[in-house]
Amino acid sequence: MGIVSPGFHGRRRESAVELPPGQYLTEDFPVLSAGPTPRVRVEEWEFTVTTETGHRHRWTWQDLLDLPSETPRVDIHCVTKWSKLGTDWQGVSLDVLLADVETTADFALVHSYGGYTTNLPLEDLLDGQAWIVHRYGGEELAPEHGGPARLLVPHLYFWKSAKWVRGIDLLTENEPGFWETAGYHDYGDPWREQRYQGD
Ligand SMILES: Nc1nc2c(c(=O)[nH]1)N[C@H]1C(S)=C(S)[C@@H](COP(=O)(O)O)O[C@H]1N2
Ligand SMILES: [Mo]
Repeated sequence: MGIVSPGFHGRRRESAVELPPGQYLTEDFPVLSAGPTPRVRVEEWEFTVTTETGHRHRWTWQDLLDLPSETPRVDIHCVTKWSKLGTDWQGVSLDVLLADVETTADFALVHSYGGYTTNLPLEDLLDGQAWIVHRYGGEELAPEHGGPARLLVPHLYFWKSAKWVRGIDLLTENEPGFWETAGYHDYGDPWREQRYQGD
């Protein structure tokens, strides 16, 4: 009887990195914006969280910078099929921003300067899964990539990572945002390839 390790058929042909289904790798950083780039001066910038009771929490630019920040290195996946691995950001965890926010809401609707919106379950903003980032690759976040600050929620398709983020409404009922209203998936998990409604 020969010595055969079951399942060994020589060198695997697949690439070493695993991407979500249907995605390809890109090295550059494409810009995808549904409209013009809003120019928001940090002197005027504010970030708000509004609860289902109408209670509004506010942070100025300096407030944001004064909070403890993290430097997540994450992979990002755009629904137009590019993925970029190992992107480096700096920002404040939503766990920090939401720590003192009293809410019983289950849903979040994120608003951007310029009018863009996107929705997700509140729990997807918690437990180290989301940040308000203001630096990318060791530099200030460029306006076309969402500067002064954007949401980063890398476990969902990148359209959920609202650029030029202005605030988050906490809601007891789900309210679809810009792309979700236009037929994109309500949740958008790239690993389950939830691109469009019905996927
Ligand atoms: N405010 C705002 N945020 C946005 C968008 C947008 O058009 N406006 N596009 C989304 C989409 S579809 C993607 S893929 C990413 C693109 O981010 P990037 O331009 O930094 O690559 O931003 C997301 N956030
Ligand atoms: Mo996208």
